[in-house]
Amino acid sequence: MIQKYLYGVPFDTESVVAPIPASQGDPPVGTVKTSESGFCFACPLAEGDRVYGLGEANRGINKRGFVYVSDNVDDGLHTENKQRMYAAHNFIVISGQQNLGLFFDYPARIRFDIGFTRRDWLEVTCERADLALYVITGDSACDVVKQFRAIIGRSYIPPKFAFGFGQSRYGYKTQADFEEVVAKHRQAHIPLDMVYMDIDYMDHYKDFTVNPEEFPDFSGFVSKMKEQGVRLVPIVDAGVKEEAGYSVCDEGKEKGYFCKRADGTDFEGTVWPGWSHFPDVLNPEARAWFGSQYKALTDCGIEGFWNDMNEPALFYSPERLKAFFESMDELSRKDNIVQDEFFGKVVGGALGLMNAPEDYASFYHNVNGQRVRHDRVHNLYGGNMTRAAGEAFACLRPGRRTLLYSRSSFIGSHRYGGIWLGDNASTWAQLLANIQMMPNVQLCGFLYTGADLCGFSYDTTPDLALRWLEFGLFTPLMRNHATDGSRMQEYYRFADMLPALRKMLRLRYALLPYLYSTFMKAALENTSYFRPLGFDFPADPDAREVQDQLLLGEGVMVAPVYTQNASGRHVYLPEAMKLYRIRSVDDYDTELLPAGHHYVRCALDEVLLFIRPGHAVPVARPASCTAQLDDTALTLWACPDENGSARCRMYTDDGETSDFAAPEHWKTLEA
Ligand code: MIG
Repeated sequence: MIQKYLYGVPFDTESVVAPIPASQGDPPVGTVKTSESGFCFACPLAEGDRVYGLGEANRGINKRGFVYVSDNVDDGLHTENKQRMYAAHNFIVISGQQNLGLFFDYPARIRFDIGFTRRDWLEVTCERADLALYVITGDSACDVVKQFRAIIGRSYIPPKFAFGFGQSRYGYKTQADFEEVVAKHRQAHIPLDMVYMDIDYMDHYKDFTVNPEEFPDFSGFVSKMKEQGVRLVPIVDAGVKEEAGYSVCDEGKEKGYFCKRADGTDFEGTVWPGWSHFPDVLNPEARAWFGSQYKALTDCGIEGFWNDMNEPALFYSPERLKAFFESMDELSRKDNIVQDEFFGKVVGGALGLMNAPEDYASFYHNVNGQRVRHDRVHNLYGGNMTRAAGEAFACLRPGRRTLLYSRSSFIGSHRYGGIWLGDNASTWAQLLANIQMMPNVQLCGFLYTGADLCGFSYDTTPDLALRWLEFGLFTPLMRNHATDGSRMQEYYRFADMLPALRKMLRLRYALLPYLYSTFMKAALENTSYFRPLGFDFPADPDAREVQDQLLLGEGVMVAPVYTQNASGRHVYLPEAMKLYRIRSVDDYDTELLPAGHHYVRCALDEVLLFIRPGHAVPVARPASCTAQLDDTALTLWACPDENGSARCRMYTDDGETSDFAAPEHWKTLEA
């Protein structure tokens, strides 16, 4: 059952698409207090309650014991102390004696104290008491999530090539750079479907342009790559460079489609291109206009994009930079600077220029004629940039699927694109964070998700690259991405690991029939791709505790190794399962393991896959790209139930068009 409670005058975020009548009175659980100074929802947490959700957020699968803030920010240091990240996913599920979903439909900063102040207490607070609260009750956590997914609308479905492997690096610049990446993968017999283009492909970081010197015939280059089975996937940033004669800038200014200051002039902030304007993607007209700009690239044959810097990230605004310089000027004339001044004014002042709340409070959106200050709807910005592109593709590429994912998001934008998990680091802790974030992000609607494999910042190591791939090969979005200046980490660079890396990438393609079917099932039936063990085994106290194994679709459990120098790990089996210890699609051993606690060996070049009783996994021959994959010649890996049978439901389609509903896409395979 779903109940909706309205407080004050909520902003229409369009997160929820189902019409739900508002209930009167108080929610059946917790207490709500509203006042001039804001909104507060509070309820006790029983000792055994787990709290799932919040999507892209730090810490474990169970969010208890910390405080989380939805206030989208570009912060590339995802350490455990951080309370906020790039997204606002304000949905939690409290699972214990009862199963309760709470969705706080609110567009600005909101704080979730989940047993931080008091271990047995949940408190959700925001500054203005203008919001919709959805309360969902159900038989199980799965049931609650399914109901929630139904009201927020169907998750975005990418084309099939997006389930292949993509190579990326901040720093690829020239046509030769991209050609080399493709050639090296092909030479090393590593499958490849996409190469990502980071900001350096643009002409001076101008959105929807291509550096004309490096790419004199961009369309020709795009089709040449496609002939080799590789899609080029360019980045698009939120900030539009201020430059007379640049049509996107000129037009946006002329039509009034950029965010404006209080005095009506166009707001300026600095990002990669220098002074930039921010398209008012909350204004439907401006959103349509910005979306239509993608045509410049789809006209060249581009079929996929990633949207970045859309929290929106601000390096600084001219006003505040000037004020900072003035204060430094004053300081520099003093004979002696005390430490408070050094750390507070110099260091703090410089760092405080970035993503400053004062800046977010200084510009406005035009939402259907209403002027809305940015900070009041801050968390909707990135997701509406995704929406701009998603809506535009429906016109630019009718009937066809377009790859799209974003860094910033809110619940609602899951209908238009996926997300990647932002600037992680090459550490083992971040591999675990990736594992733990997946189910929570997906239960908020973002099915097409993955993290930068090997890690984005710092230098990766060959074993981390391999272990991370052994988890990444199960994630819908599988991309190796790194920052400029870090160790080169294309998989073909790791000579000693190459055979194992290659086998794991090929394994991904072999497993695509299962992974793609699971994804389509999850998207079309509001079921899950990854989920915590506690979802299926709520009565099993040991299963409820598990935070480093995931159920994957109907028939599989994964238990990745995420510690350095480990050649195995502890695995908990809530039921008997068949273990496939896999070195390659052709080289594995199997073992039927009884329910219970096990220490399972898993050498560096091995991956553990557990099949649940009665289930089968269709396995294809690996291919060099998704287009080459033959999903008619299948082997079945299986764990028969007590009647000796095992099956799976498999989905197949052309992977390009949007006719998902046809029943002939489905067939049942029996082992
Ligand atoms: O401020 O485009 O998260 O994936 O490589 C950094 C350069 C901007 C942040 C993205 C990252 C990308 C990088 N971008």
